[in-house]
Amino acid sequence: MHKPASSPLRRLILKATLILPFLVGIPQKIFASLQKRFPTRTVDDHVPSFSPETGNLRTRDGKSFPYELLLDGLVKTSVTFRYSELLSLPQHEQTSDFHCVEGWSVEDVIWQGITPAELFSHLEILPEAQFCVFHSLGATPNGPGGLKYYIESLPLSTLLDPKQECLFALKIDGEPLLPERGAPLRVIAPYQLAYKSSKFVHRISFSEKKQDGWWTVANPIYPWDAPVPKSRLRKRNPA
Ligand SMILES: Nc1nc2c(c(=O)[nH]1)N[C@H]1C(S)=C(S)[C@@H](COP(=O)(O)O)O[C@H]1N2
Ligand SMILES: [Mo]
Repeated sequence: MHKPASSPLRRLILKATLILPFLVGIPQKIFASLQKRFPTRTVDDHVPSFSPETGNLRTRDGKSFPYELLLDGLVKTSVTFRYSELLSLPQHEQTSDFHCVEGWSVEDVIWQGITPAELFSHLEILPEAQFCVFHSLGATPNGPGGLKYYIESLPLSTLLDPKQECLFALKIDGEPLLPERGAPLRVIAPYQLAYKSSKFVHRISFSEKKQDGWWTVANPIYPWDAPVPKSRLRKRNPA
């Protein structure tokens, strides 16, 4: 007898029709809105995973400890902030475009976090300080110039100029940063190319001298001062 409904192929097609819209449709939509417009560029290995619920980092060998942001260098006294302390500071939201040197851009990214002016109001910066050096979690075992992890720096004047819209971002679209976006905290400097926007930042050091960043050390075609070319900006650089 001919039993089309129970042939393996038909059953498979039936199952697929039931499951596919779910598998392909819904998660993809959610995923797309969260992630898809954002390519990920990460050279770091062994970045500890971060839990926004506990504020803890966990290394690959299972060690867990609280994330702390250390502010040190040319300051009267070093200060550390735990994740919950960072969240309890006034949060600022800003929308900006994100431009990678490779040529791709992400428009209208909504970041939330702490402005440099707000964060730095909690410490006494010495007058010699001209730059902030950003140290990232994780490691780059074969890093350029022997750099053991991702490092970058920006002028203090840029960070403190509200027109430059710099931010220490903790969230994107109202949600804690995902690992690929730089959790727990990343720098945002919209008028500089994205390699200046360090992810996984755990230490900000105030310094008299600039520090060439990871990509600048890797290859001088990536200059330390990396303004987004005018042709790529939708808004004029206020500098
Ligand atoms: N710690 C760290 N920060 C980083 C990078 C990195 O590899 N490690 N890549 C930079 C580069 S080249 C770009 S384009 C952006 C990419 O950010 P995204 O991965 O969130 O798109 O992060 C920048 N910050
Ligand atoms: Mo980049």
